[in-house]
Amino acid sequence: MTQPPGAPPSATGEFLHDFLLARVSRGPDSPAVVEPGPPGSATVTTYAGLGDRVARYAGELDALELELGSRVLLEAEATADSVALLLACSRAGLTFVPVSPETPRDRLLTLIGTARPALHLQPENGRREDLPAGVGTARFGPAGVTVERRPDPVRRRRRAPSVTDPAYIIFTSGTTGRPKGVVMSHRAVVAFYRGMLAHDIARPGDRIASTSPLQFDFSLLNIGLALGSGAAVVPVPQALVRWPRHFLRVLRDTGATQVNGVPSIWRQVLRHEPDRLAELDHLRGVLFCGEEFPLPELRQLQRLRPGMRVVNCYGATESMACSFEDVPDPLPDGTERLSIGVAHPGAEMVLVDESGRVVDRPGTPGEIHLRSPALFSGYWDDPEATRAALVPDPLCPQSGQLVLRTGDVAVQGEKGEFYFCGRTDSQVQINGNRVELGEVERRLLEFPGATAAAALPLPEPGGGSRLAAFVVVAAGEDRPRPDELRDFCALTLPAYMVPGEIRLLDTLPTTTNGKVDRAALAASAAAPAPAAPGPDPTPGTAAAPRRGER
Ligand code: 8PZ
Repeated sequence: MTQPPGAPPSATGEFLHDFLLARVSRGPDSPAVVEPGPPGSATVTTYAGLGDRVARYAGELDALELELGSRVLLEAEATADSVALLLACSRAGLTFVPVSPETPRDRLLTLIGTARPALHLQPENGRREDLPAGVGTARFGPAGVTVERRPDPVRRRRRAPSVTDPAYIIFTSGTTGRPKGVVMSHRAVVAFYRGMLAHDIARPGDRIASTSPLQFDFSLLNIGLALGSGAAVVPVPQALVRWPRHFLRVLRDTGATQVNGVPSIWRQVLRHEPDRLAELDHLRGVLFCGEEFPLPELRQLQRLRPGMRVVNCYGATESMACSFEDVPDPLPDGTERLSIGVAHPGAEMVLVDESGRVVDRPGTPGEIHLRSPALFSGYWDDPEATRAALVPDPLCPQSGQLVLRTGDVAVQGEKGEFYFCGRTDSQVQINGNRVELGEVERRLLEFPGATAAAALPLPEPGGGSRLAAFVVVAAGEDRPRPDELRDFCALTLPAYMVPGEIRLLDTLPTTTNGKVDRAALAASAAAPAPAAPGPDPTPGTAAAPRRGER
């Protein structure tokens, strides 16, 4: 069932492993994965070494004689072995479902009940035990895959893999709490990778640090960007991302030339180790995605690394991503919003207003709809949610072509470029008034010394909502009193947009994917305000809880 690595695209098109192993033959000795080791060291896996490991793993997976399209739950951090394993799943015609080792047991059991995986795979030193019957279990390491409990035998009815088959499923915690499985086909992922590589973001010899957990498709973007460009991916262990000194040491030891991550990975580095960041002379690029980069932090990053290329990558897991736009260096004064540019080659964004009409006047907001060959196949076992997301082409509904309804609001500039204006659900009602939370946050970030901010609606006991905000002020700056911040907002915002309550924090809590954890902020707002300014939550502790959420 497996194909040789890097085989030319078969008549049926390219599979994920074909695309990502194509360079094995062209540059077998080039670094493909560079892993941090003890301080001062790094372990290099070449493209040839990666190809060999993929072949070995694929052979061992084949021996299990699973049905094509069977799900494999891959519980691991990003490492050379787990990258090889996800490529081996692709070669063996299996669908990998990446989950973080930090996944709480209950959520893992829910995922198993939903995805019905044939096999659970974890590293040799993995700590997961007592998985439910019906799921095969195995461990993997440099020497190969060791099966502990064989998967149940199945009668195979599929004859050959197809590029329309699911390559992977990413489970995001849907707002209803039921996990939503985003199903991505080989054809969609490879189409996305091709669109991304047209932006020339990485070159052979680059080393791309990937700071997201494997369960977040940002890590899959980074793997594709590196291996598709003949560069190396540098998987940064999650435990090290959270500690600025360790994080910067890993970047130095691995010779990372580019760092890809959500904006929050920079918050503690900028606050506590700006000088060490300035000294990282390999670093010549940053790519971020997932949410807006607070402009004061972005300016500080540019000041510390002048001339560094910063790419704003926008998109949703339902198409992996969608656009790649260089941030002007330096950011012009008075910039209110970053451009997200236009969709990558082969794809197209279009704005639709609330009545379903296409908006094409510059400055008029609309919901982004994405036309793309990289769209997901649907949500796992959820046809209703799928129909709500994949909608008829607003420009030609008769054609049967479906586009992704993103839930994001944007406006277009004079040259057709797009500016992200928030999510449709971040337009909240505060006592009957429509408030765009991003607008409140942008005003708070204009306060001298403010570096990050989050605004959110809080339920009032008697019904309705009130506005609360959390602000991070740069270390060493005088901490303003909350009423000073409120007065500052009142200078330019209507009264209903001035947060009723403002709290100062030393950082913002983040989700497991690294985005600002608004649920945690809402929970902390419900608690009585601490007497002194909020503690500097040690990343990953109860004070800075992590929750799975989009
Ligand atoms: C943004 C931005 C942005 C996303 N500015 N808001 C992976 C790899 C590279 C780029 C993008 C991805 C996404 N799959 C990551 C992601 O966050 N996926 S998600 O489905 O969890 O959330 C998507 C939402 O995040 C978008 O709909 C936007 O609301 C927001 N977002 N990138 C501002 N550059």
